[in-house]
Amino acid sequence: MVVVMTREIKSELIEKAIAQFQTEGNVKSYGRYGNGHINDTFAVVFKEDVKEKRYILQRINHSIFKDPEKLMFNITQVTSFLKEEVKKLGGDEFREVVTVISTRNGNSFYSDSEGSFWRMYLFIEDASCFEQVDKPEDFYQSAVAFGRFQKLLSAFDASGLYEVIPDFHNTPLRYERFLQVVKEDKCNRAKEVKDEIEFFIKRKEDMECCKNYLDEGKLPLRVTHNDTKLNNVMIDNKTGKGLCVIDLDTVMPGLSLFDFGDSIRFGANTAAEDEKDLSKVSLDLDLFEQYVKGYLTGCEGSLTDTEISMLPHGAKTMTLECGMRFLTDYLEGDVYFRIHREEHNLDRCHTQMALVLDMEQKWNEMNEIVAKYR
Ligand code: ADP
Ligand code: GN1
Ligand code: MG
Repeated sequence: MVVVMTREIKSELIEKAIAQFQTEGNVKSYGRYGNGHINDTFAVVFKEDVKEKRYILQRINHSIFKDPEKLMFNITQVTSFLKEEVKKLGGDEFREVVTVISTRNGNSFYSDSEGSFWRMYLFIEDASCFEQVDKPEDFYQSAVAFGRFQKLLSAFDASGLYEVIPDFHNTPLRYERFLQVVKEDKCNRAKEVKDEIEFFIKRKEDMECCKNYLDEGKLPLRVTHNDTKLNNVMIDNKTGKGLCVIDLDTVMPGLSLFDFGDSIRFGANTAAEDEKDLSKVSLDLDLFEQYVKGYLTGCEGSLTDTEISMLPHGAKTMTLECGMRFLTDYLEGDVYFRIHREEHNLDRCHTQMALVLDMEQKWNEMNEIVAKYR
């Protein structure tokens, strides 16, 4: 068996976890996979005679997802619903929707002797996840896929879903928490980042705007993905179309603006989320337009006029919120997002700040683009 790069998790634990799930054949190899900041993801290759089949094995981040049973309940509910919808439309439920592999006991996850929780998905083959936009068409397709995801879930009864991370995109509440973390300054880092802290304090009102609209009943609460990064959608290698939305951990009631906005924050940035050279960071207005077009196409007319007109606010709010979350984590000692180098969270915070500044410069253009599609 070939084992590639497993870092801190003991191979015995991984192999024991793999053995719990309903798979066929023998394990040929496994190794770390993807670039998620939250879970530990592995690709596992099984071999039966000459046939090979891949699976995704994940150790769920238990310090973030406190109740894996509720988390997996949500995911099985949502994927079962989506599979029925996709079948009705004549699609391929195994490629267009994530498939949860049960354990040999029929559960959706396995808890090991060390208190870790594991799950397995079918590997979606012949499709790609991108870290950055290479071809604008891919970004357009990702928008159609996320919009379609939103549209398909519009008939889903959200009352049965658990709020796995309460107040996930409650930006004003995250702001309060940020102020508290600054005050506590556990790691004695606040003195190094005074300008950064001031940046977010100055934009408090921007961060409240969408939440106020929701509270005033001007924006509808929908079932949303809540983590619409480009690397959370798969593009079909053959057709080039958006194929499958993945990373369903945060599917919960939320705002369409935030699904739109998080995609812009990540994918319409001309630089990577952790780029150190801030001169490379900017909002690509052509990509912004592609995404507006694709998202509205995928949503098929289901968004209200107010939602559409506030799309730029969604982009700015998500960029501010994410930057503030990176800074909060830096101040707390990097306990939430996985980091790969010193000051990684601070670098990530800086790109988000630079992107917000560029959005402020391009605010009129962003609104003009959206107005074209209303
Ligand atoms: P995280 O919450 O840590 O971001 P994800 O569920 O997004 O974890 O998985 C991390 C990466 O693993 C994805 O960006 C993608 O590249 C890959 N991946 C996840 N699920 C699948 C799948 N079913 N098929 C193929 N690749 C997958
Ligand atoms: C995390 O899991 P991943 O890497 O797709 C985070 C998102 C952030 C993102 C920033 C559950 O997403 O909220 O926007 O990092 N997910 C969770 O890159 O906190
Ligand atoms: Mg992910």
